[in-house]
Amino acid sequence: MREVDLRSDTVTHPTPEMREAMAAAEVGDDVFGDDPTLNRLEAMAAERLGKEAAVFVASGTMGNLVSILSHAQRGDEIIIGDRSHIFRSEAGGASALGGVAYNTIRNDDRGLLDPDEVEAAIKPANVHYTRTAMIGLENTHNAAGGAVLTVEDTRAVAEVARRHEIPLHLDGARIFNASVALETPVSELAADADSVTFCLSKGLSCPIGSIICGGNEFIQEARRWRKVVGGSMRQVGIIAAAGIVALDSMVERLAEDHANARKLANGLAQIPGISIEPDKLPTNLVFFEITDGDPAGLARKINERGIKGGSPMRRWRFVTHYGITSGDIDYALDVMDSVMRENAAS
Ligand code: TLP
Repeated sequence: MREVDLRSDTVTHPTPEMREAMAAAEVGDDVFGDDPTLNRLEAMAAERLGKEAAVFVASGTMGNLVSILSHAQRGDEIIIGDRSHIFRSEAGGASALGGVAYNTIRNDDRGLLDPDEVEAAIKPANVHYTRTAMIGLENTHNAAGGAVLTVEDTRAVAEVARRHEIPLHLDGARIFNASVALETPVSELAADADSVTFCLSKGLSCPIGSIICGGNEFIQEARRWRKVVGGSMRQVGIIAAAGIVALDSMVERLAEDHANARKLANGLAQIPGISIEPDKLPTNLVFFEITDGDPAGLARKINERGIKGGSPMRRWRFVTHYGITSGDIDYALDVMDSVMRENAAS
């Protein structure tokens, strides 16, 4: 049976070119700064993001955690969106491990924070208050349907942050998707952030890894916090080699994922019992509502026909990626259509 895995772009496998590069990678002990392949990847990443330096971490969650710990002290707070990945899906790491409080404000439909609301949320210096030590944005914004933040969107919040001398962190797990969708260099999207993390192991198809980019001093601090959380690794060039291939050759192809997402969204919009606004989907995350039937039962039915995805909730997310072809989208739409029609008839 055909299998189409739409659960996430994290399910992507390394490309044959990555596997070759990994097998041939020159390695060294990165805790001594001796891994030439990782050093090359970090230099490439810093250059691409337009920052002075970069440090490799195991995951996007670790990238955000290490960034927060590097910006904030125990007893400080960070201002982030109420639908941000940091707040909702990273197990409260900064609070659990760093004693950092989360001050959440409203994310709008596009995942934006209102600069005035950010400003109002910043705590004045007062013995009663936590110190606001970081402001966080997310681009693309996962819960907002992969929505992109433009340079101007980020700048509006950065201006507030700068005025109050508070660092701005960008969770850019999928910033390359934003860059391709907006046809804007990733360095411009990251320009107003003091630190930015991006993931190699989502749309870029690497097996492991994320990178934090920022100023020299910040990245030095991040290296220390990475050590604290047990994230320093040794012959990491084996996985860094895949990252080099990704930055060299996997970015432009994200446009294909976006085209497939659009095709998927347009097709889903034609199916009864599904509610979706296809025009609002500029990248590779396709969110929609099941408006008719039991979502858990429907998910089971599509799973039986080889479509991985769906959930017991009404709001579903399908994700396009390197492992998904235009033909897979046709197949997924056929399955969704027949399952929803069977459901309506039963
Ligand atoms: N997101 C994953 C799951 O956690 C939901 C996904 O499938 O989308 N920032 C953003 C915006 C993310 O979407 C994710 C992962 C992360 C950070 C964390 O990255 P990892 O999974 O590498 O820790």
